[in-house]
Amino acid sequence: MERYYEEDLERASREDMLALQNEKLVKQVKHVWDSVPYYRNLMEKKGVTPDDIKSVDDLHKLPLISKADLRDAYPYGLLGCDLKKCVRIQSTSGTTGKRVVAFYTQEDIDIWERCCARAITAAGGTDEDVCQVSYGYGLFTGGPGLNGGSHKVGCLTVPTSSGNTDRQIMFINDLQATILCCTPSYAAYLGERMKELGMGPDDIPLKAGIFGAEAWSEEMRQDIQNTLGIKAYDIYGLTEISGPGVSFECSEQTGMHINEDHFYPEVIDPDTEEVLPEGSEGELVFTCLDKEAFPLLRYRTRDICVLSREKCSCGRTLVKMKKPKGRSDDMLIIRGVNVFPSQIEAVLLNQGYPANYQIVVDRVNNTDTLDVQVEMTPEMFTDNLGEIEARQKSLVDGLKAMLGLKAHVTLVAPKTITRSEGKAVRVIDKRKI
Ligand code: DLL
Repeated sequence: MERYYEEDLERASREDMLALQNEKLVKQVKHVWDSVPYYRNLMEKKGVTPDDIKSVDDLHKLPLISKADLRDAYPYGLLGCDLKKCVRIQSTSGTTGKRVVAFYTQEDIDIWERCCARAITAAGGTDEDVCQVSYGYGLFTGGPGLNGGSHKVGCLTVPTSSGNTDRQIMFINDLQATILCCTPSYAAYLGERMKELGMGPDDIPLKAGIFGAEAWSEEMRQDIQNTLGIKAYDIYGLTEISGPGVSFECSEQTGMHINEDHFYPEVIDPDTEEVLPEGSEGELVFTCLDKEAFPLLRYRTRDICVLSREKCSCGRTLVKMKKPKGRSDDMLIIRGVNVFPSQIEAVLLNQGYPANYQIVVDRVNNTDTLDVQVEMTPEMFTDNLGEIEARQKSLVDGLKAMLGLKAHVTLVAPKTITRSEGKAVRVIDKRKI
């Protein structure tokens, strides 16, 4: 039986949802106009005032904002309320440039945690469950977000944070954890370590996993589900909009329901900035409908995906987003061809390799080179050169068919590629250096 955390909102009729969104949007645009001079300025430049925005159909009139604006306005320039009302900051895990800091009032945190509670409930979580949160805690939103959601659902929450893998496994078993929250790459690593310790899927109590914060393929989902003996649910979010729980997967596992009563989604053409019709692939843009402290309107996520309003068997009416293909800024252009790391991952996993790989891009004599280092499983490991060459060739062929590009593939020994406890670093692009 499907469970909901806020059934009336998660299953609202289209008319009711639109009415709620319109009402919230009109209020929110006034709030931003009055309290965020940076955005008011952008609106004035575009010749728009709050009176022009009467419903979500008018949203396209508002200016888009991007990470560059957030950096310009760092740290307080986009604050939507008195700093005294804020109770928390979180920050992005980005490695380049200035960090982005997002502010929260208590009410903002409450909304965020309720969104995470919807995700945990959709994964089957109740107050009978033990929920181990192995996302990082601290400035990263993963740990605090799922921790709050788990409290709201009433699960016994185990805030292990990431790392110390053997202790994670000990707690899963000793405390009989039924739900695991972490990045998919860390879930895969936990599974690998369990195998080494001689544990199979039937030896552990887990039944569900809530995995996100990075792109992961359908093949990786199958792999994790088999190794851990669980159902693996995707969860999406970004610090600027709140954190995890902007959208979440249900039992159908065909995309994530967006909490559109709080975060209104649009898909735009990243080049022309035009809003695209439902079903088109493009850049996801969010408008926060009721956030007080960091009320971003039309924020460009740089995530490439597709929205769908097809009826879902779980009974939720919330619009769905397909698994994001990756960020537009993760997209590699190799010899003029667009390549997403997730496409390479799909080929490797399809041929039975684990999701331990590294992509190295370089430029030699003005030509881009694509090198994929792929780890073998202990079962595949061999010193038979002929067999290794045949395996490499099969991967080169698979990549050629997927990408239309010739890659160089090197098979490496098990455990040579560094494991990640948070978001995995898959790409080394030497061309930028
Ligand atoms: O990663 C929030 C989060 C924590 C989401 C835990 C899910 C679970 P940031 O560090 O700000 O926030 O990174 C946000 O990560 O724009 C996407 O590019 C990517 N991302 C997040 N979730 C997914 C997902 C957190 N399920 C950026 N699939 C986003 C693909 C994801 N990419």
